[in-house]
Amino acid sequence: MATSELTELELAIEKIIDIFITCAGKEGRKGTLSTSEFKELVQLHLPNLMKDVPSLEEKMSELDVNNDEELRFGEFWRLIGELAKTMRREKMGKK
Ligand SMILES: [Ca+2]
Repeated sequence: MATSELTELELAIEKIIDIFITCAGKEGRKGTLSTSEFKELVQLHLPNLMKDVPSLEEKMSELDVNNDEELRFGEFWRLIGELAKTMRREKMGKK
């Protein structure tokens, strides 16, 4: 990692990665989220943005494009992209 201080945006990206690594490392394969790790991540870190998702199991299988019942970082990143798009839309709508 660079030695100079990270910007706010860089820190935000790093934070997403850190949370993924911490949650993914709790059980099973270290680099992917199991269903329970995914649920815990959502409950702890995305309770507001994900509150309207009726079923986390369904959301998980929608994101799990290679169907191995684990979320790799790329699959998780898709969720972040979706949430970011929704958040941006809501912000634009409010102004
Ligand atoms: Ca997967």
